[in-house]
Amino acid sequence: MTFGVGQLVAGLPLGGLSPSAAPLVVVGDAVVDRVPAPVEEFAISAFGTADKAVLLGTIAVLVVALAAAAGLLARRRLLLGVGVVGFLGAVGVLAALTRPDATALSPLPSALGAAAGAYTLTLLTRRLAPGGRADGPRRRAVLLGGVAAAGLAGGGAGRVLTGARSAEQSRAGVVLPAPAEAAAPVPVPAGADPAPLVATGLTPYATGNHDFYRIDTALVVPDLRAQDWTLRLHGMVERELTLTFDDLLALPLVERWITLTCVSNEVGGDYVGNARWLGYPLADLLARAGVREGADMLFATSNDGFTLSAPLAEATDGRDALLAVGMNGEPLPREHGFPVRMVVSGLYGFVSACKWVTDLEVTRFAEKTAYWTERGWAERAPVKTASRIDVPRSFATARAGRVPVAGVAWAQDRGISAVEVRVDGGEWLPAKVLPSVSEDTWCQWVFDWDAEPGGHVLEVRATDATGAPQTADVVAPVPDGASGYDSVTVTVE
Ligand SMILES: Nc1nc2c(c(=O)[nH]1)N[C@H]1C(S)=C(S)[C@@H](COP(=O)(O)O)O[C@H]1N2
Ligand SMILES: [Mo]
Repeated sequence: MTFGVGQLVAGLPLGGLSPSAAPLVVVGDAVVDRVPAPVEEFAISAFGTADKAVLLGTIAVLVVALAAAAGLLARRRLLLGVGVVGFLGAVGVLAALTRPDATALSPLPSALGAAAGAYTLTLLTRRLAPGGRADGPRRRAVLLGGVAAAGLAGGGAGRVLTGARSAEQSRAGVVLPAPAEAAAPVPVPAGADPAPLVATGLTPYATGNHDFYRIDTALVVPDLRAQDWTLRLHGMVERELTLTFDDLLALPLVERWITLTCVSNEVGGDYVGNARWLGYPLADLLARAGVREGADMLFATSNDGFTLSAPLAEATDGRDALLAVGMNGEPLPREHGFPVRMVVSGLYGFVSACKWVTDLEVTRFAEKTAYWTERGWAERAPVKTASRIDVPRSFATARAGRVPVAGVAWAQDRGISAVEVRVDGGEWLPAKVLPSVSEDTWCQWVFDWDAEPGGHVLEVRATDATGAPQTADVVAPVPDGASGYDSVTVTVE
């Protein structure tokens, strides 16, 4: 067994070049792209943001098992063992070659890893053979220990080399300009964030960068330096444009609060966050290029090959729709798209918020299909009006009397006009809607409940500013977002 593990570690993470070319990662990425959509959706809903760790862990376990098998086989017939190692290497090379960001060097980590593995295996088999140089328990232990240590050291060095790469350094060097139209950042409105409720679990109005949910298909955060970033805007335009990061920073940037929501968010879920984004309006960028007649889609591609299709009408109708470089006063965190991403109010992230965006093509829905649409999700997906109860938590116990009920509600681009709560299926009663910066963000709400002893079910519903109430229809996230009322069960004593 040690045999197999030492073998694996020696063979595996010699990866360098780019973290996304490491054997485990390329194979993982290839799996992500090829698994049936329901499996990917299950992974996102079951493991949430840990889905990547689970996948990489599973592949690692499989590789260890195969490496152990290689070790055992090699003791009988060396060629069989080497064959298994070669097979592992070939899978890595194939996966690396089919990545959208593949370079000529991408297959190297897998190929070299497999070669090192095969060499180690040959050496070990010879030395461990009866009469070989490492025949005998002590020598055997020393040799296997040495190989395992060398493998771990190589793997560790590889991780340091790949981990401390340039995007983080580049990010540390970015100085964001102040927004063109205001000297001070827009503050959180007075009256939001009632302290005692936030202390007991009401979601704060502003979501910090570290608390912001992360959803994407990237197993390793793309390692993209600001100084290497360019954006190409092309397709059905009068003038093709190419922007560098400095070009973008030199444009008049605006800062907007926008609440971002994931279409995978279940009723009551927390794939939603509210941040202050600094960026250049997409409408202005598109106007510079001159959109040609008949175009209806903005097809965005990220550095790692993910694609999404945003409807041009929404991106240019005057709502807040940005090519963003800043999040809450900082350069975008790497997980959230450094150096540049899109954010559009009122559209779910998968049809609007391309992270690490490097290519924008003006085209038509009739002509192109993006990543999630190919996997059965909707082509167009405006955010559905939604509301959530944060306090009390479900299955909480409360004292009879006045119990504050509170949460958040969102209908980006339309705004929230009312929130109501009902107890045990009774009448809908008005909650107090707290102030928000604009219709592009969520708002918090509070309801003073006169709680009587017993078990109770609380439900919430919001009405958007067009007067449309949130639908009661219970619908799962696929294909265009979940709906239904959020509810909590509370025991009052
Ligand atoms: N490059 C890239 N951009 C992406 C995605 C992705 O998988 N890859 N996922 C989208 C989805 S589904 C959502 S909900 C948002 C999430 O943005 P966040 O991780 O910053 O919260 O990013 C969008 N942009
Ligand atoms: Mo999403």
